[in-house]
Amino acid sequence: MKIKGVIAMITTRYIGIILSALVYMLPNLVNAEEHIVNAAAREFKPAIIYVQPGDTVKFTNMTSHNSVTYLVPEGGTGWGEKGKMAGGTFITPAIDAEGIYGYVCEPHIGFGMVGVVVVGGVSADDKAAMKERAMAELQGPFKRLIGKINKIKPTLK
Ligand SMILES: [Cu+2]
Repeated sequence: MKIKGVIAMITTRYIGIILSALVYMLPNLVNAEEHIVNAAAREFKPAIIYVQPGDTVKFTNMTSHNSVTYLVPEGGTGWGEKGKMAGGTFITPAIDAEGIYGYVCEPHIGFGMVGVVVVGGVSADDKAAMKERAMAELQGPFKRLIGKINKIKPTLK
């Protein structure tokens, strides 16, 4: 009798822990969204998208284009050269770390065919830092695009 009581207690406790873990994880699993960027003639549309951590981006109309990450925030993983795969569509892996990701279409980089994915909340400082990096490592179009990022989280002071 006594042992049964203890087992029942432990079981109840574990169910509680498992349930609260599920409740905590569920919103992330359920809310992961797929955002669509279309490769138009010489530009990505839209060129800037705002997503949440865990979301994916689906590139369409990619037959003569690619999508290679050039700028990745600290702690983040871009999709690297996976976007070089031939085919009509390319879906990125889930993008987990917050920050500004910049990618280019290599065949058309000369036309300024680049795009930006803003993941989660970015601060004015994040934006400035990425702009700096874009200027150091790349040319023109990234600077302009990053400059257009207009969803900035308020700085806590
Ligand atoms: Cu292209």
